[in-house]
Amino acid sequence: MSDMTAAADRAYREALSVIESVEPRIAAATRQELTDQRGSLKLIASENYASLPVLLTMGTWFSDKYAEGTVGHRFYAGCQNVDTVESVAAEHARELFGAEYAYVQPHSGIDANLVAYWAILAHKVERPGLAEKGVKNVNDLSEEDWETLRHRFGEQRLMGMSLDAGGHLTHGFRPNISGKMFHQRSYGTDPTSGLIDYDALLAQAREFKPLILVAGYSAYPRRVNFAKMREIADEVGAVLMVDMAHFAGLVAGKVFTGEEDPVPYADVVTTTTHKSLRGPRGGLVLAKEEYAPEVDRGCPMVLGGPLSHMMAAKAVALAEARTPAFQQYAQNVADNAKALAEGLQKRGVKLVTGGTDNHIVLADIAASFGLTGRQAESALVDSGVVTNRNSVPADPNGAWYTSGIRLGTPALTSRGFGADEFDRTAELIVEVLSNTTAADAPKGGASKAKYVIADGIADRVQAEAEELLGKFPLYPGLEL
Ligand code: DSN
Repeated sequence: MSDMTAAADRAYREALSVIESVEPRIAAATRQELTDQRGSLKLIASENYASLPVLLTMGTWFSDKYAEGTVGHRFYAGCQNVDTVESVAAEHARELFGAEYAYVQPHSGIDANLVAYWAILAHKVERPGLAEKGVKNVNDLSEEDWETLRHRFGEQRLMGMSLDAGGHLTHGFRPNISGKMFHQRSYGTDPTSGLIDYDALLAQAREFKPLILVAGYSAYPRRVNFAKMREIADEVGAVLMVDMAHFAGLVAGKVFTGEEDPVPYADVVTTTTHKSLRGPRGGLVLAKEEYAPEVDRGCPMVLGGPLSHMMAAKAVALAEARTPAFQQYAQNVADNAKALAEGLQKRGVKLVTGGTDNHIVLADIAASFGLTGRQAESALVDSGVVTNRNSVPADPNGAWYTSGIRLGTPALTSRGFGADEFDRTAELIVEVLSNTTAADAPKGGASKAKYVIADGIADRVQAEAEELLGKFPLYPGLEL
């Protein structure tokens, strides 16, 4: 055990006994969560395991400090240490991604996207009365000009990838505020290849003329060409915003370079910090300098006060992501996704787009096993394999039951899994799903939710998963 792990072991043991003295159920749930995460194959593409330094940084008294505003310009006194934290995190983010400007306050990816949307609106939508009447602040606009401005904000157009093609709900999906605050249009993927068709996208953008073109995804198993996205945005006069929440680790780790790196091409880039980037839960915004004044107003425009303890943990994680070890990790994530995809395909599983070149594998479960995504997700959880159900393009089972499961390699790669272990993981997944059948629905026909796993399979796969995981311990040395 390294000195660092031994110190973390002591720290967590003492911390849990302090927590236990106040609310034992929370201490017990915290211990149980570690046991559960250690004992299952975590394949949720948006999850990971942060390092001990990142985890420890989250639990400090920075949580107790209010710090609305920005570095050196706060609405509260006594923010000198928060200023240090925010400056260091932003410096790492700028240097890691080669960005002109970084804002590290967003609490999540959704928050980061809201900050970006408002910043783009504020930067691009012409404000009546401000220039010609010499008004400096929107608060001083006349009622009439203010009304005009609100209408202008409400008239803007956004175009993002559709949910069932792999886009995110914040990219203009109607049940999300982005689908309500903008007139929205979605672009899909080619029905045969499952890939983005840039010519079709350009034709759609020409016709719709969005103010904001959003690139990025949550469930698209392929790389995006951001140079082409930039050309399309320029052709129609749109702002290019990229949500790289899922693949930020592959950008940071220099797996996505050149035209696959969104930062040089996009006006604004948003991300979470906890997915492939392997940091604490949170978000950040990178932008061209011209958007900085508006992005800086994220709090209080759409964000609550900054979570200084989380900004501190982001700084630690971003420092980790600047190391050669992280670059190797990112390459392994992509290589392992290929191994997982090949392991599934050679056992007869149909994959959306026929494979992967990022960290995501999207398996068409309905086509491969005659199950819904929901049945597959549940049968796998019963067997110690944690995934999530996901729509496939033009999904006949809708967004609730779905026809697919989404698998991702960031978490198990952090534990040290390589190609052999991902091939074995594919074997275990197929063993469960080929021994699972849809149960009868109460009103006749097949249920979309209930299922039956053949006797003994779930226990056997769970035991085999635990044996595999035992060779790659999570936080080794932590014996709580
Ligand atoms: N929850 C994230 C994901 O699973 O992709 C997106 O918000």
